[in-house]
Amino acid sequence: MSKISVIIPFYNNANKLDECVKSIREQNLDEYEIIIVRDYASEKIPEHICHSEDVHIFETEVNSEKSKGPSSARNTGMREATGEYIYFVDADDYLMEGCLAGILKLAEEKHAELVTGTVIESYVSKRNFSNVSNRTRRECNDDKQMTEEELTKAFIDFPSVAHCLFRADSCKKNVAAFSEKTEFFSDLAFLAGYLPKVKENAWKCSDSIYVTTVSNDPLRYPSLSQRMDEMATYELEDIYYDLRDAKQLTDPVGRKIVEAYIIQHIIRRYPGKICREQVPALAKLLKNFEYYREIEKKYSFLQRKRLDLIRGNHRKLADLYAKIETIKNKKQGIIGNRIQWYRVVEHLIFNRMPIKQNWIIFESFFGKSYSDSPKYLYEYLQRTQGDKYRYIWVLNGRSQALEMTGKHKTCRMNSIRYVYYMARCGYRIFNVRQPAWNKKRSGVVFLETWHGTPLKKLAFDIGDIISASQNHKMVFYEHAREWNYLVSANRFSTDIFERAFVYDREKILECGYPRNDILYSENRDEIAEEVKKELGIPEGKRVILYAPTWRDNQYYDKAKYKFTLAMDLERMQKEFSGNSIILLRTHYYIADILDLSAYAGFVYNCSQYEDVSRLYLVSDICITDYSSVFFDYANLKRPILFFVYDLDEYASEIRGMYMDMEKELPGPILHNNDELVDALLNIDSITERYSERYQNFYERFCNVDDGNASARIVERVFGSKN
Ligand code: C2G
Repeated sequence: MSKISVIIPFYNNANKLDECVKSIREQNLDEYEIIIVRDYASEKIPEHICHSEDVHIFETEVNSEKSKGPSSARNTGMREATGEYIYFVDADDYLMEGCLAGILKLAEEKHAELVTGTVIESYVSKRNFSNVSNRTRRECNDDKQMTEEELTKAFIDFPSVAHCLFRADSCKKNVAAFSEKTEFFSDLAFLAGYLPKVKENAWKCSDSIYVTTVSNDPLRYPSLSQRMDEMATYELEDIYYDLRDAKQLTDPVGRKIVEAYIIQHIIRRYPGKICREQVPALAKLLKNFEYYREIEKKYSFLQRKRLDLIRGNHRKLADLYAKIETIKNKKQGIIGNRIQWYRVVEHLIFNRMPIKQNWIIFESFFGKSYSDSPKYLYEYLQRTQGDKYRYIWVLNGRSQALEMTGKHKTCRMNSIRYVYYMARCGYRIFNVRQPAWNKKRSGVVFLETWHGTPLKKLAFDIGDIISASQNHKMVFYEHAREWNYLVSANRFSTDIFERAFVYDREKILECGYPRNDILYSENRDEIAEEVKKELGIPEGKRVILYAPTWRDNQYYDKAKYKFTLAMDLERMQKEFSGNSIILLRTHYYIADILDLSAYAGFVYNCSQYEDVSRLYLVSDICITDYSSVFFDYANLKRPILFFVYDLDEYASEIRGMYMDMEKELPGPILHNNDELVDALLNIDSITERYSERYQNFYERFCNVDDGNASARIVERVFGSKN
């Protein structure tokens, strides 16, 4: 017989299950069993888990096409458990070190019927747990027996059986099973019945931490609460009346927990996720609540007001209060932010004006420059279509290069003119995502060029999201629904975009990058001369471009990233200033302005230079790290070096990669300045050594680019209308 039976209901997301089981094994308990119950799981349980001695796998007995929640899996688990204690873990959660040992020791010492510890809510996996801020849901500071008040508070804050150690005999004696009538609220029903029975002998343990994770990918792996639809509230109502009829709400502990949960559910979900027709039933329900006034105290004035109005069955007024709250909660509220005023004008005037089918709005890197694929598509359209279209560029500063082109207009991002043109232009050509507030009008054609073949994982392929908002994947998903076309430079990108953006392959234009057309231009040598003059690069020097990317975990603020220069410029100057110069170009997200005055005449700061493609043309060698820069540069077949001083951290902890860098890159991986200097001294032998790999790389990633990408894309997007 085992001491503890750990019961895990499994629905899907095998990766998380792996981490969960690992974290149980890391508890180093002697006598335990892990019972995994598959609940219509769409995914298989990984082989190495199935075949371990400490794991027993069962299936739920209920026949249904979709999961009915964890109740039946937990009931099956309880039936099969042989342990003296029962402990429930959700398959997507994990335990911190010492978690189980702590609560088990306390349970045995005190002959407790229930022991719990601290529950922390997090979006990330265990290895990133300490890197991000997390929210405590059930908190314990020292080992102690819980008073009735503490017990109630702990389970109001987190009404879940997760991280509760139950004595198996007490469990079987006091509650027969989890209710299988409810998909979403079985924990609530179980706790309401169980806690009053054991409230005299419930303990909390200070050194026991359980992490409950919230999915950052609700599209594919929604957690139970993310799956809740409009029907959930009907279920909750039924649960309440069932419990009441079964006399399970006579004790204040159970009653308060249930009432608090229902109030929280209504406050969080009305009116967005609760049908308005349900207000009369909710009003009736809320009127039964004995602790209504006590519970509502913790909410804000507006929330309380809304709740009171629902309780009084005043639906329209409740909706009005909900609107006021939304406006107040938006950081950029009506009074606070200029763009909100513009949006009123957009709503009342611009969106009522007809869309101009021959107007095209272009934006590159949020209006920071006249560059990238939108620039080359624009120039191609200017050359081939001229005045047939009206061209509008989003540009926050000035661009001499743009001024020298044909007839066009400009506007600054988020200005009133921007809002106007976004509302009226029939075409959009962007290379990054559009602003979240702006919804495309129907009939507008959106061409998203994107801005690089991906090496770093993107959107739905990213595991833990460290620096962006946890809504990143869903916001991305919504954005991509507006794109009529998405440009891809090669088959590799097409495969990734389809999966990582959850994007329809049919709409991906695998035509090559317009920004690379210049690299195949007949007069590329003349352009290179022109760029040299622009930058004041002396004749006869070898030009080394250093173009690193940004780091997700080093930032000052949103879209303002730090950059710590790891390249030893002093040493580079000593070694190479006789025959070379360096063009240093930081990523457009980098906020730091580097002081390079000590290296004047050797290092040229090109971070503000608009068009990196033109820098490629003047460079003899490119040094980069994880930037997509090298996929484009490889079109020139010139040497590329990878200065990846933080490879371990970057590849495994920061974001993850699509490629085995050691095996597939078209140049050497250099971990420090010694290796970098050595490579630059021996560039010819490196070129020789990497020639075959470079050729393979070129065929795989540069096989579509040939100087005609713009022409192909314009034909596909504007073709029928030309
Ligand atoms: N870039 C640049 N200078 C740098 C780095 C990047 O001009 N020092 C430009 C290049 O055109 C590059 C693009 O910005 O292709 C994207 O930069 P990445 O470093 O690849 O990073 P990111 O913006 O995160 O885009 O699929 C591509 C990914 O989305 C990466």
